[in-house]
Amino acid sequence: MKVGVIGCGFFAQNHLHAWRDIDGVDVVALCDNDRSNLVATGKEFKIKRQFTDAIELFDYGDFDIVDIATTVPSHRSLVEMAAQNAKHIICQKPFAESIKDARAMVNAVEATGKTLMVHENFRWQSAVRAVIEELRNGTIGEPFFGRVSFRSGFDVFSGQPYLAEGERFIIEDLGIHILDIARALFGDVARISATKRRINPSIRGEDVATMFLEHKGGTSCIVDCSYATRRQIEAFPESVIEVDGDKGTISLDLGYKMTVQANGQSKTWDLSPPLLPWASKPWHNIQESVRIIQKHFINCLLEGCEPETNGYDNLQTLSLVEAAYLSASEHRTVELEEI
Ligand code: NAD
Ligand code: 89V
Repeated sequence: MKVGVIGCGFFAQNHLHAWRDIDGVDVVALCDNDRSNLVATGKEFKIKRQFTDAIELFDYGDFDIVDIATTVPSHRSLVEMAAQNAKHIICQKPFAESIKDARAMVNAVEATGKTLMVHENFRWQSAVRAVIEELRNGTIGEPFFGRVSFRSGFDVFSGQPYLAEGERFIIEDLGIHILDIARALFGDVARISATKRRINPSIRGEDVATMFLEHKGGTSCIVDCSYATRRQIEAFPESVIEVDGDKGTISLDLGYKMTVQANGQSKTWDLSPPLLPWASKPWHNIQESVRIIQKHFINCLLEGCEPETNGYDNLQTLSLVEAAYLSASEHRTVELEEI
């Protein structure tokens, strides 16, 4: 399968390494309107076909999949261009700047019959995935309580300066992943209550958020996120998870330790992710998940099935983000139906 990648910035480097690791996949063209990023990435990955304008990339057109690894303001126009050119699409999160845009984008791709997946990778981190599988296997019975927590003081702004500049920060950028993990565990959400705060005075948006989710299936879940947490052991980018079910509990603790307690027994696994040859700590956990999600996308194309985080699925996660901001600004519980 031939891939055209749009966006050669900070995170696209991981996409490109991951594509190189997947059998039968070949990145044949790159596009970035920043020529220096384009040329440097082309040199690193030995990809000669380079375009500074997505229109030229689509005019070239000899690829099956377009991988959109740009930041969110460009996503709507690029997804619609890809749909017009009948390509399969994998698009970075946040998928769209508004739920209205996201719905239009999903509809545009639907009309082509091609596959659209949002690159929502946190649910594919191997330790997080183990918790999801353990719960889906029924080991602890029906879940009634969950907590998914991400608390860090890591400097994300030096690698991604745009994160300090937006009016919105942690819910839209990172909370979106943690809310998506909650959905992967407990299904869709009926209502949400949220608070948010900015602790770091040198950024514009909120860097702390605490959310309470009432899932349609009956589970109550707390999702809490912080980039203002100073601890001696920096946890970036680990998520901590607790799930109580009617037959037992599952926890994923710092250090990638998963413990399952059920049937009077307790078992703990070390689920530390591997350090892939092209990865570096502390990002290796995320980097591994990039390879796993991109493999999932390719498998779905080969088998003709829908990716787990297809466009329709991601509308639910994006709605949760919107609902969290609405709840925090109006100090009230928001029904997801309102979004
Ligand atoms: P970046 O700014 O470093 O790179 C984006 C690149 O896209 C830049 O080189 C820019 O010139 C190019 N670009 C923008 N608009 C374009 C257009 N219309 N046509 C062609 N090129 C265009 O950003 P980044 O940090 O790499 O983030 C990219 C995306 O990845 C964001 O949406 C971010 O949220 C996401 N991200 C995800 C994770 C994760 O773990 N899932 C981690 C980091 C970033
Ligand atoms: O995963 C992300 O989307 C990143 C980070 C981990 C820094 O929040 O932006």
